[in-house]
Amino acid sequence: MSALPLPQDAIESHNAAHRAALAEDYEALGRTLARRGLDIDAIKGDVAGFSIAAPSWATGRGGTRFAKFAIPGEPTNIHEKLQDCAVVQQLSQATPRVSLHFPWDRADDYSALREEADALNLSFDAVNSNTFQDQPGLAHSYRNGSLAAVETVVREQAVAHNIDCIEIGKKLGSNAITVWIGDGSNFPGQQDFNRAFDRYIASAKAIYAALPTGWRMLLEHKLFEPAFYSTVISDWGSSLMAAQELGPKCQCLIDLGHHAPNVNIEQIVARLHRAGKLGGFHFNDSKYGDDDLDSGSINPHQLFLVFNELAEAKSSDPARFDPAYMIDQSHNVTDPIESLLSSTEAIVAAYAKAALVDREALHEAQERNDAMMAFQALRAAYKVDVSPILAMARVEKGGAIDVLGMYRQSRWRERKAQERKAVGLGAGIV
Ligand SMILES: [Mn+2]
Repeated sequence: MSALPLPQDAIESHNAAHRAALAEDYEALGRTLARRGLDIDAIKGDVAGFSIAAPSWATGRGGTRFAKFAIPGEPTNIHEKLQDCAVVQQLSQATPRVSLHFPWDRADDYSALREEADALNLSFDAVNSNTFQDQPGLAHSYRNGSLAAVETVVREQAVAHNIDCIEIGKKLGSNAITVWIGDGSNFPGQQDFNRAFDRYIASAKAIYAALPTGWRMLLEHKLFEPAFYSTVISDWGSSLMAAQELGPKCQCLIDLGHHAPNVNIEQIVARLHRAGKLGGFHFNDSKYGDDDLDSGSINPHQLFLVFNELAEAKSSDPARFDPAYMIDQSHNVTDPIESLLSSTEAIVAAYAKAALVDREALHEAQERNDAMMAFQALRAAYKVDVSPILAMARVEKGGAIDVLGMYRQSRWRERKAQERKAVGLGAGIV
């Protein structure tokens, strides 16, 4: 039985005020696209089938190593986090899955948690392990590393935690584990680059061996932080080497903020797809060297170019195309639900624009060495305001035409501030 967080009739009546304008805008855009030989209803159907997972940890205020400023009504446990994810899904109709992080999202009964999510129209995406911080009661500290640690007992503990996460994921109906480690070094000479990598591979092989049938292991790379001189899985090259060594069930995950500034991420997408190792994405945006700003808030064009490569990969080799999409960002100054709604819209918009690219014209221009017309094939799609397509796809599935307007009208956060216990002071996302 479904127990959705917001009354559906409230969404319907909110939509009623916007329906006529949406119909007008959708029809006008339909005529524009028809002149280019595109069927707006087909594009809308494609967009309606696209979805992204929401991370449980992004429902609370994030923070930096300096401070975290909580807001009243934030979720403080996995049950409240699921409720907030259900609000995002109910309004956006594009985030039907939630990605959990352990031990942050530990629960007493995972079968019951799965039923709880089901009643909220949610299911579970990849599980995420955490060996980048210590937890109370941990036998061995991760202060000097985890999967690549020098000490055998630390590596064994980190492997066992990842296998625990897989066991939890099986109960949740998940089919992937994402592994990101904080292992690395802060001083030249502190760590032997290749011996650390070898230890990582040996540990990762033990996790890989525990993968159930139909599961994937996704390796997430990051060039710096928490280690500031070197990290063990620093870039897509190291990630690809590891994934190739581990086997076919292991693929690479691209977090948009985990590259050096100005790196051509869209080209990495193409290369990993060619290698059969394009496993998934963590969406966010970045201005300097961070990985925490809202998706599409800084460089929506890059997001579009990433989706253009994804569309290219899908059309050229659909059999090998199955990336897992997820948001991974830190909401330090906004209501996290509002950031998730706004980011979801930015990601789906980039997806929709990439679907508008005239690939035949693009390929022809590329073969003619016509740089300008090749670029214009992309630009013509990027310039289109696809919001009527997104809104129509949402509303037909029961979502809101104006997601943020409806969310504010629901007074969800104010109501939760009366019910939920306050978050304590602290730093970082916990
Ligand atoms: Mn990430």
